[in-house]
Order: sequence, then structure tokens, then C-alpha cells
Amino acid sequence: MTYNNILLETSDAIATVTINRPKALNALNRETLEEMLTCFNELAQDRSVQVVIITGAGEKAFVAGADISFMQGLTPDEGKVFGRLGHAVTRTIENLPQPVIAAINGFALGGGCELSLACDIRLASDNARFGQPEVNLGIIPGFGGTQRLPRLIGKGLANELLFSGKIIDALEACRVGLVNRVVAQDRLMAECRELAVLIASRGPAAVRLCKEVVNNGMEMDLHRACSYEADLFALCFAGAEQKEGMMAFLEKRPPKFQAN
Ligand code: DAK
Repeated sequence: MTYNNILLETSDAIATVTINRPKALNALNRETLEEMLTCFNELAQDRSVQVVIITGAGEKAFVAGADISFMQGLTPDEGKVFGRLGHAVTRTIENLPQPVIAAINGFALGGGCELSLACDIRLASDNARFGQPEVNLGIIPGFGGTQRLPRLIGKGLANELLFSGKIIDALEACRVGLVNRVVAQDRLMAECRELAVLIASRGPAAVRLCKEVVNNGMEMDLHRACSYEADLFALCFAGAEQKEGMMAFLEKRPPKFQAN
């Protein structure tokens, strides 16, 4: 499948999806979101892919937001359709069976920050900038930012960003827990790949179950979430992976996991 606005490259069980509209700082218009939805739905079915990396083309932006020229003339009904499309994309990423790493290589504003929030792990380059500047355009975030940002960094800090629309640098984003770490721009993709390779070397079924239990469990109270964890823990003993992993440990050799 070829796309007009994104690039998909797969090697060694790692798929890299690059939002490719550098002249518009990779802003998300309807066609880009539709292509992302198709692409992530296909990746969800692809058992050979164990980790996904999302980044933006060029050295300036991850994604500078939803496309303002596209949104400018929208009616309320069209705005709703556009917002639902953005939600479908972020939900698909969040529910993807594979872990998703955001390689944030520049501006991650508005819908771009929200896209990164839907990923499982965020690494940023030292030139990255974050913010939810929607209030400066007379709108509120529409791709889940009002919900995922407070859940990730806490309500007080999220409110400061959401109400002020201010933009913070990568170190501040790291300090507040919006990104895991900051690396030099020329190291960003290598660091993301190293992490992806490490994850891909682990038991694929166990990694997928980890993602499932973290994401679903965080929406439950602790007691129910731990009981849910116990159910998925039990499920591990029904598969070949636990047998191979434990046997390999006892035989003092690296495990040989099969893609599942
Ligand atoms: N949309 C469209 N084009 C954009 C863009 C964007 N978000 N951001 C940048 N561009 C374009 C610029 O227009 C410019 O195009 P040309 O003039 O060259 O044709 C090109 O990218 C380069 O940008 P600049 O010349 O502005 O570059 P600078 O280095 O001077 O500034 C900047 C970089 C990132 C600080 C600046 O471009 C900027 O402030 N961009 C806008 C950032 C922003 O406000 N992002 C949030 C967008 S709003 C909802 C659905 C969705 C959303 C909300 C609700 N519902 C349906 C409920 C989401 C909203 C958003 O994401």
C-alpha cells in the first residue's frame, strides 16, 4: 500500500511510520489522518511487526498540529467528523497490540502533542517543543489532549498547558513527565530503534499482554486492575512462550521466542 502523506518502512520486526508533509510541518489534514488509520489498522494485523515507531519528516517538526488551513472553514458538523477521525486514529494507536514509540523530532503542538500522548513511550530530541496552543485559535484540543494530558502529567500541570497554550521545551517536557528522555537530534532515531530492538527481543506475547493490562488496568480501580493482571498472568502459562523463557533461564541460554 502506498500513501501520499505518510511513509511506512519495516525492517527487523520494527515498523517506522513517518508523517510526511514537511512543508506544512507535518500538520494533520483529513487525508493524512485517513491514511494513518488505514496504516495502523494494517499494522495491527501484521504479526511480523513487534514494535512501531512514529515520527515526523524533516528536522523541524514531529507534527505541528491539526492542519489549520483545512480546519479553518469547517462547520460544527464537519468539525465533529474531523474530531472523530482524530480520535479513531489515536484510539487505534493506543489499542495497537504492538508497543508504539513516539520519536518526537521537533514541534509537537496541538494534534501533534495529542498524537504523541496516544503512544506508549515518548522520546524527544533536544529541539522538540510541546504545547496545546488551541485556545489561541479559539478552539479546544480535539484529539484527546484534554483527557490524556492530565492522566499523564497530572491535572494541575495539564491545566497550565491547556489554559495558557504556552509552549515548553524538551527538558521541561521531560521534567514534567511528558517524555521519557531527551537525546541529541542526530541520535533520536538510533535511540528509538535500540529501544525497539530490545522490546522486540522479549517474549512478543508477554509484551502485548503488558500493554493490554497497563492500558486497560489504568481505567479500573486498583483491586479490579490487579485481579485483571492475575487473569492475564495466568494466560501466560497457557502458551509456549513461558515454557521457552523459563527453560532457557534454567538451561543458562538466551530464549528463542517465536513471533506470534
Ligand atoms: N496547520 C497548517 N499549516 C501549518 C501548521 C498547522 N498546524 N503549522 C505550521 N504550518 C505551516 C505554516 O503555515 C507554514 O506554511 P507556509 O506559509 O510555508 O506555506 C509552514 O508550515 C512553516 O511554518 P512557519 O513558517 O510558521 O514556521 P515557524 O518556524 O515560523 O513557526 C510554528 C513554527 C510551529 C511555531 C508555527 O508554524 C505555528 O505556530 N504553527 C501552528 C501551531 C499550532 O497552533 N498548532 C495547533 C493546531 S490546532 C478538533 C480537532 C482537532 C483539533 C482541535 C479540535 N475538533 C474537531 C474538535 C486540533 C487542533 C490543533 O492541532
